[in-house]
Amino acid sequence: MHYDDRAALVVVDLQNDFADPAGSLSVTGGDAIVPTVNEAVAAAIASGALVVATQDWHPPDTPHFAKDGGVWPVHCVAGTWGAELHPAFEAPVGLPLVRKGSNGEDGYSGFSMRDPVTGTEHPTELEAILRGHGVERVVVCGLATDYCVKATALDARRLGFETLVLADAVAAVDLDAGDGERALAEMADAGIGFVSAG
Ligand code: VGL
Ligand code: ZN
Repeated sequence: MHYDDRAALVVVDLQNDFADPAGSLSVTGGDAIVPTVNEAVAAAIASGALVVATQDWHPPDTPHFAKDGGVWPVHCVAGTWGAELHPAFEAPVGLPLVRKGSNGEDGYSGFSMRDPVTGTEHPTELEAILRGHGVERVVVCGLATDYCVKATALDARRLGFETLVLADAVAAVDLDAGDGERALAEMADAGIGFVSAG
């Protein structure tokens, strides 16, 4: 992957609950992508690209969680260990962090949050950050391929950014077998490209 100052690398939800094997919504292979993400971050910075990270950031009670009527185990509760960025992730100084879900929304995409009760969508600050830096190309990596990576990449494409996914720096939840593969196909159909981080 070649970066320049019109590109932004978006590191999606590289948090303990997804990336650590002890996390409550641990993604198989989640911790294995961290060194590859670190290489991508270093390459992006060296070429003058912007790096932004997102965090899933939930209140303790939200209809996003199974205990409150949703589908997921409790994860990424604001301020807890599970919500912290994985300790092996080498976050650059001043890394902009976009947190989604803090008001109980389903925050799959880094660009928008959806009220799970009313269905209303609210933007996060991600698009404004990218536009403010003159970004034209969005490169997505992180977790999880079939949820937040997919939703973030599809939104980036929809918003008119050239969009690429780092195929070797993502991993899937695979709630149903094949979800990750289907997510990759859906992204490809939407005009999203796949490249290797190296
Ligand atoms: C995610 C499930 C629930 C993700 C977030 O970051 O992909 N998946 N919340
Ligand atoms: Zn979540």
